[in-house]
Amino acid sequence: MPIDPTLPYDDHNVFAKILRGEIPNRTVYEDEWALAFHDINPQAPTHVLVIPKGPYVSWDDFSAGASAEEIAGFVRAVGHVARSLGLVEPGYRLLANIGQHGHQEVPHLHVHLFGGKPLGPMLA
Ligand code: D5M
Repeated sequence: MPIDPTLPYDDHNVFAKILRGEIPNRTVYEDEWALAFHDINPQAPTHVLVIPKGPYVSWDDFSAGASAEEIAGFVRAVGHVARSLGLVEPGYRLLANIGQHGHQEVPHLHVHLFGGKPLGPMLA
């Protein structure tokens, strides 16, 4: 079920638990600002999620409320993960599902990083 984007940040969501080390994950990269780990239900040969360490529900509160340092750290981490996985050539796809119409299921901001095969045209 998609989340209700009007709700405040829920500290019990699965990615908050991953950040606190309460649930295992297959970590790809971690720094001060972000954690990247393999998606539990991969949709491509490479399917990694990158999440900010701060308590943000979606791109909306992150872009409006995070500090410039947090935003830069997160964006740099996404780029670093793509490079470190060797995806820059031949390319990859970033996707963030946001709110009800975006069909966001986990209420902690995450960017999906897909790669490892030609992904075809983007579906609306
Ligand atoms: O997608 C949420 C994504 O989060 C979905 O692709 C599955 C993934 N997921 C859910 N729980 C876990 C755990 N425990 N580890 C790794 N990946 C997980 P969205 O629809 O964008 O909210």
